[in-house]
Amino acid sequence: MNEIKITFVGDSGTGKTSILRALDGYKFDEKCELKKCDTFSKENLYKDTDIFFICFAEDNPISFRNVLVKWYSEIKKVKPKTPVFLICTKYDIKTKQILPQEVLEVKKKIKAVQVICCSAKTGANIKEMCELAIINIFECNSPKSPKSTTLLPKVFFRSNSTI
Ligand SMILES: Nc1nc2c(ncn2[C@@H]2O[C@H](COP(=O)(O)OP(=O)(O)O)[C@@H](O)[C@H]2O)c(=O)[nH]1
Ligand SMILES: [Mg+2]
Repeated sequence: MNEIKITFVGDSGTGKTSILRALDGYKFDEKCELKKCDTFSKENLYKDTDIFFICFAEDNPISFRNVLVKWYSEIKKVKPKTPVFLICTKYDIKTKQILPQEVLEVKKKIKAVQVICCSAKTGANIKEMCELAIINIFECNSPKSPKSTTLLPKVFFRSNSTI
């Protein structure tokens, strides 16, 4: 049994606990257990993390600013080599306050593997983003795995193909 640990970080109120709730009972496949970890800046919880999900909310520019100045700088100190996904939460909210260009810039700065939008409210992209992260780990560990392409889930990314 493989165990993959995804640690969710991000400002309070960005929807991390809601995402974990929406993932309740989720299983990638019978051979892989997903260990989800909701954290609030506790360094010991970062231990053994395979992938970080740094979250910001569509309607909260401060949470977006903190992706770089708080969460990424903290992760970099503790786990500099662990892959990071940038997660844009509450995608169902119509009044988006963060420009795609700004997201792209932060994505580059934090060297995120991908930007993914999701909504715990509608369920959009919640399972898919985990699948993508897991596949990323498999691919990093065995780049020629024939399984990886057939398993690729359908995930939509923020705004358009430039991100
Ligand atoms: N519109 C909307 N609200 C959400 C979503 N996810 C969470 N929320 C709300 O945002 C607030 C904070 O969510 P929570 O999961 O506790 O955030 P956490 O502090 O990061 O764990 C709650 O009032 C949730 O109902 C979402 O996808 N869409
Ligand atoms: Mg919480």
